[in-house]
Amino acid sequence: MKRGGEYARDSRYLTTRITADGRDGFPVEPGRYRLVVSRACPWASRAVIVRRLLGLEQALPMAIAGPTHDQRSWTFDLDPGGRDPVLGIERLQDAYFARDPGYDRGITVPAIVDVPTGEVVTNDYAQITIDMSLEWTAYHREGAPALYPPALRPEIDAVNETVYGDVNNGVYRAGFSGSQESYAAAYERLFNRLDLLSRRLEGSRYLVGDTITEADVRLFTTLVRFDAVYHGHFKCNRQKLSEMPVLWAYARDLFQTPGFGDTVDFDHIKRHYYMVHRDINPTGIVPEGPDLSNWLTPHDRAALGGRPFGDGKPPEAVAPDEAVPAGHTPLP
Ligand SMILES: N[C@@H](CCC(=O)N[C@@H](CS)C(=O)NCC(=O)O)C(=O)O
Repeated sequence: MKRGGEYARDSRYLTTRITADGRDGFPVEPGRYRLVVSRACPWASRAVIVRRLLGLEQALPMAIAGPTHDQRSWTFDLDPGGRDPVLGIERLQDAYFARDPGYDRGITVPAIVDVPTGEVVTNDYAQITIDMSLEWTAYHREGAPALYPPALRPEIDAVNETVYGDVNNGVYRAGFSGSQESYAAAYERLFNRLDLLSRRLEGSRYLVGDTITEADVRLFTTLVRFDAVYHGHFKCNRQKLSEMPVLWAYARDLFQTPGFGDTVDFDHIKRHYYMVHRDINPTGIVPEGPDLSNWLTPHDRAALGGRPFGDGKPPEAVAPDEAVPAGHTPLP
């Protein structure tokens, strides 16, 4: 959506919540819901990472849409017969229309679908990960980290707000600008914020406290796409991430932490952005580069201290049915 050359995100979501007490009519219940994602999408990837860090794979099964789509949005073209095997639908829009036949907003991921009715319950991505942390606790794995601990919430919320406006959405504001001025403003705001974040992370391993939190997940999903997509496709090119030493080491540290890099699919990421956004890349050509094997180089951030999982422990290896296909991403 564009207003006067400036990109404006449609932030009207389906905000029904799945909660432990079921106050919106949708109680937390293992196996009842299906988390629909695309591994290409940074907003959905937050949910993929948090689900894995917390060990919710069995309780909240996941459907993965193919990386490219047409005007009618996401399809299940990676599945046999082009249908999600549980929901039985070819397109995510069918679940949105089951919820509201007149639904006229974005058919977006992430979305959580109620399997018995086939209706989307929520696509409110910011609330989805917080609810995974706070409402699905009965199904967290042993040793799951506290990603949104009460004592740190004000600080996490404050960091998230600036990261959202300037970075997560900032790259889109630069990339989809319809005027030189609005592009330049978004570019400046983005890199000013990245400079501030570099300073913050110089002496501190994680964004808030000394363990990974929701704030790190949210920054990571943009940083991991930076050199592969945002630097070229969205013209966010003052530097590559790999030319910003502190942020680059921070991002590699997270990438190499179980639950982060093992969810990343660079093949889906690149094909999605370059092939779907024909308005800014009319040929649909996907660049061959950059060489992404640098994500596995040593980060040397452990010297800063910090305990990624606090008193908990890392998740086990990804289950084979959820593994990112070989060759799509250098494996951590
Ligand atoms: N709906 C949210 C975030 C989710 C989102 O934008 N997802 C994108 C992919 S990264 C999507 O599903 N786009 C599908 C479409 O617009 O057809 C927003 O717009 O702020």
